[in-house]
Amino acid sequence: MKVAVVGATGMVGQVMLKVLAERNFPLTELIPVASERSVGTKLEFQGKEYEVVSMEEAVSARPDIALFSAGGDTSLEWAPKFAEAGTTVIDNSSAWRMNPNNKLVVPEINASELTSEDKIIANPNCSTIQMVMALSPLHKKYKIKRVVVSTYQSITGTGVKAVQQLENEYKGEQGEMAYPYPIHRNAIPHCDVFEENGYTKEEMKLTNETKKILQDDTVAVTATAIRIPVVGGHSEAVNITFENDFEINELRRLLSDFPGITVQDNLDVNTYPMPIYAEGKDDVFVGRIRRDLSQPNSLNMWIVADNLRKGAATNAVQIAEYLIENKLV
Ligand code: A2P
Ligand code: 11C
Repeated sequence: MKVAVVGATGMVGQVMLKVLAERNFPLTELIPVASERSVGTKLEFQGKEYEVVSMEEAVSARPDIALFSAGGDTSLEWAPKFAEAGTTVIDNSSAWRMNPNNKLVVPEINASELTSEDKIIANPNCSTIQMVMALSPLHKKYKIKRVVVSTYQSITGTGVKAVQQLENEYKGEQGEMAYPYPIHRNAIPHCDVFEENGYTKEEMKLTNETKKILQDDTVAVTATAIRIPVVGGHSEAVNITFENDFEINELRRLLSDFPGITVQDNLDVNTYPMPIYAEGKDDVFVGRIRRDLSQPNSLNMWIVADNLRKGAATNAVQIAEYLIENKLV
């Protein structure tokens, strides 16, 4: 497989390279791509040096698969050009996610929707991926009516600029600001841009992408997304109301049996998911699983995952692996 990584010098692109190497992806040729600024610079992959190439050069190399993480505008412009050249694009931006013609895929949930006709496949938003991973087995069994989610999101979701901002503030130095306020010792209720309805785009991704991945528009989701000075993963407090009642041990079993989920929930020894443990791992961690005592058929839980891995790079590579295993590329 000839694989292009578009945005190879970026925060997610770098993790994509790491994940490809770790998983021994069946790669015969790597094409690292970035903006004109980076063309000609060198990257190391599996002990070999590669030169970063331009978009034009990458399209004309006709890779089998292109993993994109270079922002929505780059995807809108370039993904169709790759697709036209016969490349299957797996795109990590929000550009194609809600387009009815593009599949929005979390492999453990809905990879079976994919066909060889899918030339631009969308990777969901990081905070959505970790939430739907835990919702999916529960929805199948008990049917979800409504989800109330509050997120506590890592600054790595914003990119290199935000990591630099926190570092500067921590050291008491001035520098470029990724956020409108200091992030050190703060919590900012503002992830991505505000929409006219008073929600942020990040909050609306949680609402809309969840319905699409679960293929059920009746699942109501309301979200509040918060940025906190943490690296390593996004955390989510999730409250769910089901159509049907559940037995808590069976519910726990459904979660722990689901591929890609690790239940970390032992209060006797203070075991619960946290970003410092999720960092660098591919699983989604679920804990603090308990009945909501305030109303029937309802549950509270806490979900943590490394937003750069399962929330972005790992999910994209898993889609690519599924395409190869099923001869769809
Ligand atoms: P570059 O490093 O040359 O700027 P991050 O999200 O961490 O900021 O990374 C964004 C990634 O997308 C980087 O690899 C960046 O390359 C790449 N990128 C940004 N704009 C373009 C563009 N117009 N064409 C190709 N790659 C781009
Ligand atoms: C964040 N979820 O942490 C974002 C990052 O739609 O893919 C990725 C934005 C997106 O702010």
